[in-house]
Amino acid sequence: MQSLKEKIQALDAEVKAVVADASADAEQFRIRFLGAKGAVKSLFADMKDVLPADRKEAGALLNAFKEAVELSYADLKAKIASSRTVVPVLDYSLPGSNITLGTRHPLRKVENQMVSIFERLGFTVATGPEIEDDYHNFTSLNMPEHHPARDMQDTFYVSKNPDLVLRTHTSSVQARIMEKQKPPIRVICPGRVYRNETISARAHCFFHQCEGLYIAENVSFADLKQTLYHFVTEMFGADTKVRFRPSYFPFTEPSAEMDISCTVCAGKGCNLCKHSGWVEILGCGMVHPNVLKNFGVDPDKYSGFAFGMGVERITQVKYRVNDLRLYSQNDVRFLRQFQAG
Ligand code: 2NL
Repeated sequence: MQSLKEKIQALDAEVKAVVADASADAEQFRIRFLGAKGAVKSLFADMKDVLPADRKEAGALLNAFKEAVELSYADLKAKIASSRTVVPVLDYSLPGSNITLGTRHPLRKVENQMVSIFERLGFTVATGPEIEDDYHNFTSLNMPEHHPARDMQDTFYVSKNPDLVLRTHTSSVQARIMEKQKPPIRVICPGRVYRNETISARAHCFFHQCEGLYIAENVSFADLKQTLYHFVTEMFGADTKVRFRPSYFPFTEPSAEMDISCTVCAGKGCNLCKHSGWVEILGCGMVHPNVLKNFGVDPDKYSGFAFGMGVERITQVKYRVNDLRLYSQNDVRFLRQFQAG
């Protein structure tokens, strides 16, 4: 009896040592103590040598030890399993790093908005080449040779013979449309244009235009005014006022410039409107009969209106950008201010 008790005490110490060992192997433990040839089995075999008088106490002792070993085995497995879940170097519960999205350029935002207003009125978008020939950029638009608008000072000439220029307006796109299509014509032409200017806050050697052209029977100046008034209320709000002033363009007659009531001070006087209460935003007019004739359109049967506006100008009025150079410097502090939309 004494010897069995001593054996159990010795084994118990061994069990506790294994469970305390951080690198213990659960399977080794099971084989050593609980396996078919393990220590517990061998203690039960020793029972046959215990005196009959001591058997009851020895049996209880041995059963209690067996249960304690089984519990220790369960503890050991749990300890090993939990230590594994702590080990990973990646913490999946941390918030992810932000993916920063690019923003649409303010000029493109405004251009998209302008185009979609006219698309809803039935206009179709047309584009064309930035390197243009003299005929589509000038001659066909009632600007013959020696016309002042062709001045070397204003135009980037690309080559002589063939006479190529960087287009000075997107009217050249409309010229190509009139060449291909018969009236009715209803197009809107956004795009980049070039002028030979010294770069400053108020001038740049390239900028963006959005021109429109509508040719059909019985198109009147009243149609032009209504169309542009609709554009302004969509773009700047329902309470925006407009006014038309007579002007001159070689490709329209009569011609006009359109002002809107100042979006900043509503007429009270500020820097944008130079204290006049009005801001000029576009030029327009009835298509000159010479232009219609150049494209084989009978001016006695058809009439049309056209308009042209600067995308930079509209963006300046809408977002109060006061330096044209900001549009092409790609300074993220500027671009980030147009995040939404
Ligand atoms: C402005 C003025 C304008 C046009 C553009 C046009 C085009 C054809 C025929 C007749 Cl194909 N006219 N375009 C007409 C009047 C004014 O632009 O100040 N733009 C920024």
